[in-house]
Amino acid sequence: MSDPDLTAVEAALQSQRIETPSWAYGNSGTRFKVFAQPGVPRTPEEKLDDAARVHEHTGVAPSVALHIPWDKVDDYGALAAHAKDRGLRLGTINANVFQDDDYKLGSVTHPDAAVRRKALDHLLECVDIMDATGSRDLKLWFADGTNYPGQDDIRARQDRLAESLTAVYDRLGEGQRMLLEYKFFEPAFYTTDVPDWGTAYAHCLRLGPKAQVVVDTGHHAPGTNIEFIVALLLREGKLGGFDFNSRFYADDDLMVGSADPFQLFRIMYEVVRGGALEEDAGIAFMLDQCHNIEPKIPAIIRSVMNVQEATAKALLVDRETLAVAQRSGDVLGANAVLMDAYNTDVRPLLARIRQERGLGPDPVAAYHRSGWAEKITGERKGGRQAGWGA
Ligand code: PSV
Ligand code: MN
Ligand code: MN
Repeated sequence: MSDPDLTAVEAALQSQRIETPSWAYGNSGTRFKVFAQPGVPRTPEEKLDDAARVHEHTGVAPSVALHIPWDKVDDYGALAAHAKDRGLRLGTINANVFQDDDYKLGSVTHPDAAVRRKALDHLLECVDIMDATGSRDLKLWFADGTNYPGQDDIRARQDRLAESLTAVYDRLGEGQRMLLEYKFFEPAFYTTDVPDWGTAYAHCLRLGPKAQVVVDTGHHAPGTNIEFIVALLLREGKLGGFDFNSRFYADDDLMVGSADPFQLFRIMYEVVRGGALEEDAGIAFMLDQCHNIEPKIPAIIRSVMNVQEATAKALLVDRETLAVAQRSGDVLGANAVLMDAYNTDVRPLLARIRQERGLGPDPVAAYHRSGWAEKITGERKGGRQAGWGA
């Protein structure tokens, strides 16, 4: 067995960046009930104020994803300046073509050209916003699909989708990308127009290098081997990023690493194995979660830490020994190498790295000590729901 190069492991963990989503700071719930929490942000600016606390205590969450129109403001340049003043920057722009009555039968795949035009105009407006915020990525998730066999023409819907994607792709500027997200069902129950990585990949391949697939860890059928998808997309140069969250049943949007930390480790191992952790690999590591019953800011801090822990374990895999075991057909030996890394307690290592950067060793405890929760509970009345204004 060879000892891991701890300096390289530490350097990789120091440079890792995890983006948090603006909507995770707002009130959320299920279709049965949204439980309001005290101190929740009332404006996009206040969401950034909370995100700054996550970055302050973790040191690795300097960017915030926006969802349009949930984060609609008159002046996106001013919002970017608000972020900058707090040591943050605005990240991925998430388009929203699913919360309008017109989209009952779809958005970019709708049978009516006028509805498709409306959806496309929103996507193009999102690229305008990216120009103002300096964002690199446009994230596209379509709720489009059908509920009943025969309801619409499956192939024609793919043609309509391709047409809109091409129009958006052609509008992208230098250094901007389009990330296409898939999800196997919901809200549509019979067909979904982008249900899986294969469909997303096929569209992205036709579009060109600025179009990449995004893997939301909650968007697969139970039992799907997500790390295989990650390995394959990386091999093809078509993985653009992650929406991290956990699920037990469907698209539960629970804290990443809470339901199945071993799966998260296996995914991060493929990321490390694929050389995709480094910033120049261009993979966006983002959270996409809702904190319906737990306090939001500490939950987001916890989630960032969960990604860090899975990454640290993935970095500790003794790849030389693993390769020897794999080449010699040593099934048990190879598996043991992976399990040894997974079973390592990396919390002391991460605590030390934080302390070296002048941070508290336990970011959740540091947040609780900071008094921020008491401050926002006292000052903010009438916090808003994550999806207001849409
Ligand atoms: C859809 O389920 C999704 O994962 C997409 O990323 C949306 O934009 C996001 O959730 C937020 O609701
Ligand atoms: Mn998502
Ligand atoms: Mn989702």
